[in-house]
Amino acid sequence: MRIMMIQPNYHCGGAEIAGNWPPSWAAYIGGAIKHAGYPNVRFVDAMTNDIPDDVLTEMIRRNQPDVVLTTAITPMIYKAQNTLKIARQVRPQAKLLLGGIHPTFMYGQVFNEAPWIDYIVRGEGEEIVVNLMRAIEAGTDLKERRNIKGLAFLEEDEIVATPAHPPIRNLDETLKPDWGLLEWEKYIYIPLNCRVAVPNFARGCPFTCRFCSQWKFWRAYRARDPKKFVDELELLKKNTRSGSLFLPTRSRPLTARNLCISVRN
Ligand code: B12
Ligand code: SF4
Repeated sequence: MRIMMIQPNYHCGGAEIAGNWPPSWAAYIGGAIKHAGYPNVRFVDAMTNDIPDDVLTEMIRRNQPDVVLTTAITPMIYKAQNTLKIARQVRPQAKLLLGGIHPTFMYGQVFNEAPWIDYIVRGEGEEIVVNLMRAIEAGTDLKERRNIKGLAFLEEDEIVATPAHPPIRNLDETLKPDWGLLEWEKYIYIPLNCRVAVPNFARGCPFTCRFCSQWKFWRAYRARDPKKFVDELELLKKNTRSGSLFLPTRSRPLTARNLCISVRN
């Protein structure tokens, strides 16, 4: 299967003053897919490369993907929907997947606006996408999809959401990010003038602030083994020559404590 992942060409101004940011979802989801036995994965960062729609159309036409995947946070949703609309026009037979925080919570609205999308992957995506990919490859996804946890889809005008998939139990064993899918020379953190990486040390948050979506999204606080994570950082630094890190965790005191213990040991 030919699999094409696309970061929508969305621009937010503020965060981009500091530089271009590596879309970690592509490394984590692309790595999970490759590790499951689907090596033909290509990632196009239409945001960082500011790829216009007509050029993206040509890229999809040339690549002829069987599956197209994209992501969305809330401000990016229209660009994401449009990205998959282009894919639908150029490659009608491809399966179109959308994941990320916005469609996870807002799948009803997304399907009303963008009925050309085949599947929304809700929540933490690594295990769900592999289950779905296996069904797509076998040609049984239409029959099996109600039994695959963590999905939403349209079926005869009805929006169906399957039960949530459980959070990944062991991050050290399950996460297999493929950082090689990303064009590292493009991700520069301007204040330090060096490459920036955004690896996951922890997921979730142990707190439940009422205004916040993070604990609902990741559902359980889980952390990597600090030693294994520091090993990964060393490799990441060597392979990508990144000089700064952004640790996307919502529990910074816990992260700092765990990493300090690791360094001390
Ligand atoms: C690091 C970070 C930043 C960094 C770096 C961003 C980057 N591109 O790496 C900086 C500081 C630049 C930043 C900026 C912004 N951020 Co920010 N950021 C984060 C943070 C802390 C981590 C993101 C991350 O890398 N997570 C790890 C990856 C692996 O997770 P993920 O992308 O969600 O992907 C997983 C699943 O969602 C799913 N998935 C995602 N996409 C797909 C696609 C498919 C096909 C599948 C199958 C699965 C899948 O699988 C993945 C693995 O499990 C999150 C909060 C969080 N903890 O997630 C906020 C968060 C994403 N940011 C948020 C926002 C709003 C912004 C800004 C718009 C803020 C602003 N006003 O400028 C900008 C936008 C920047 C941009 N252009 O993308 C919000 C989005 C909320 C929403 N409703 O959508 C979040 C959720 C924080 C929050 N709760 O408010 N951000
Ligand atoms: S991520 Fe921050 S705001 Fe959200 S629940 Fe945790 S501590 Fe509260």
